[in-house]
Amino acid sequence: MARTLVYKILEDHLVEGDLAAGEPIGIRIDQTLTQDITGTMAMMEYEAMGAPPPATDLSVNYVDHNMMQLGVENADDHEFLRTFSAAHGMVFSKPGNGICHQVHLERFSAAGKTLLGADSHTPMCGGAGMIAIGAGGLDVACAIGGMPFHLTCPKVLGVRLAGRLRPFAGAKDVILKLLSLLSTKGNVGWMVEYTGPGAGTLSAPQRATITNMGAELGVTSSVFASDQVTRRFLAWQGREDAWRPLKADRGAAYDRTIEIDLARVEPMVACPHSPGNVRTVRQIAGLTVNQVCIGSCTNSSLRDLLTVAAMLRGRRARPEVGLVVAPGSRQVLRTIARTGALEDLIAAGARIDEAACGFCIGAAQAPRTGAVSVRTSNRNFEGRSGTKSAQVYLTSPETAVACALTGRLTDPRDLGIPCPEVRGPRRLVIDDSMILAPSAAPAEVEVFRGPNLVGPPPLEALPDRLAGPVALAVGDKITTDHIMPAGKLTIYRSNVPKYAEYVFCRVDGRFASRCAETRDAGKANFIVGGESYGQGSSREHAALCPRFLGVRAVIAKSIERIHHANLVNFGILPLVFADTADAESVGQGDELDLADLRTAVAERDTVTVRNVTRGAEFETRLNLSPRQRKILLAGGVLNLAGADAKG
Ligand code: MIC
Ligand code: SF4
Repeated sequence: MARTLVYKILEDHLVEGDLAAGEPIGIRIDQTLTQDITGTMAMMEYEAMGAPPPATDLSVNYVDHNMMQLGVENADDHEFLRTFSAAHGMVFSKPGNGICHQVHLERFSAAGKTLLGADSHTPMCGGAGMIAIGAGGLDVACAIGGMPFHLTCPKVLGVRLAGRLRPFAGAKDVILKLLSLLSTKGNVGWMVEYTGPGAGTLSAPQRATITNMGAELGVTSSVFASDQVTRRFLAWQGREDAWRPLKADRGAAYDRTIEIDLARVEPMVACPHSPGNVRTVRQIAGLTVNQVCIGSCTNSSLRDLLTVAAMLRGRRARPEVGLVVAPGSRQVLRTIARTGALEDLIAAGARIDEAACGFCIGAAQAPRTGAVSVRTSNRNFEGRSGTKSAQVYLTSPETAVACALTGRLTDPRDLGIPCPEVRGPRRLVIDDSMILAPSAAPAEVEVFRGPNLVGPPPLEALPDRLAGPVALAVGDKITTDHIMPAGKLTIYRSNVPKYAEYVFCRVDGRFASRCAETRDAGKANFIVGGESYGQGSSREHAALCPRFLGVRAVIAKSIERIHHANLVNFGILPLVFADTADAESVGQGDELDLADLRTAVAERDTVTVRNVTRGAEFETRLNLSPRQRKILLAGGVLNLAGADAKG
């Protein structure tokens, strides 16, 4: 039977289950990545599993998120990750070397391989023909140890690209266009495969921009065929040996197909506060812009920054606009320094940030009160920039430059300047000296542990009955940034008790203390949510920290894929309202009672919830694989004995 590219790669890696959409499957993972704010906890979890030698071909730990060193916390974590990697057969990418996804694409992507990353934008490497999936740190720790990664066998959406992008339309506009068609909800359980003649007109970094932001659709992964474009990219990186030709069979059937004519894609913008809130730039042009930030894993490739520099050459950002440029990797930074493009950026008035996440996660460049900030990143959730009142608009680098030059939201086609024809230099600056190989004498490496490093808390097995109050009732599209905010607080990523003090702090400042009181009184806490609960990042702290506060079940209208897995991994019941109308009848403070739970989790697909306060009952559904049932009964993955965890 003619197979899609997705199914070809999955079949090559299948170790459990049948390749049939909707079925639980387990796949072998070739490569893993973590970054510092997921990696420290993942490494401690790996240790708690006995730290077997890595079974992957390659496992890389990056430092790119917590870069500010305003106290010892971040520097200590960096040193922990460096020494831990050296001692445990893993590769370490030093702070300053770049954003994990950009560096991984450049230095490690390999067509036809699988990559599991403790970061939701891991699918970026799908731009080089990999099946690359974002997951919680614990799942990544398991994969390093050689366990299969368990997922639901996906349905495949074929996005057929025709035509060629017009001047000033970019890859970002393509994925924003797709977000406008599919939205950020309702795409759980799908993978996207880009096909058609238009795909061949896009460079590997452009493809990677598109697969990167597939995370915002909520799909499990996105992939392009591995063709001559991929080959040229890998050869340019001095890694042609990582290339092999790979595409769908002729006549492969997709579960759904969408066609996008690249020639009709125009500059797009995602308006506050969702990447799915998309308009054309011309629809809202004229809005006053205060800040422009160019970078993040979505749009910080060499191609992007050469385009930005060429547009800015001989021009200046408006005096009232703050312009920030953050290169995606040290390779990009060194190459723009060598070609002179960096000088064009500086001359135009750009502040050059480190090759890191920085502004994207609110760890730098928080805009002023009420600012309009135009950014090339992938998420514009309220408050993520570090400024709650800011209005963040997501665009392509070309549109971002147009805004910096005019001080208004501007379609770059209306600038009246020619679209630059950008060509990369024949030779890149390839320098892997900030990528450290594991130690040849691991036993001699002493792992450094700072005082802020607190291992994962012990979790008890699932009791037969859970009773207690609804600690919080929230609406639709609650993101992990709402649940467990990042920005300044990520210095506590390695310290669960401390970080837990801030769970939902931007939604309800009393949430953590209220939960702790209930927990200490021996009762359970529950969270009630709407559609797409837990969308956004892969951060397992959005499950681990609520669990530490005694949250034992989330009851929502729907729960996003990675967050659902993280809840299970830390022993929180992920319950979905059987009738979504019931969500309206449960309020904060209502006392709930869930009985006969062990049998329900072991054997049934439903759990009855009694609302003691209102004298009512409602049904919830449990959507679990057999393995997830075992995990929940045990109280989380780490409680399962090694052999069980594999089963
Ligand atoms: C993000 O973009 O939200 C992050 C910060 O990279 C997260 C990772 C995290 O919070 O640990 C992600 O995308 O998974
Ligand atoms: Fe870093 Fe932003 Fe990419 Fe997350 S989305 S990995 S914070 S650059």
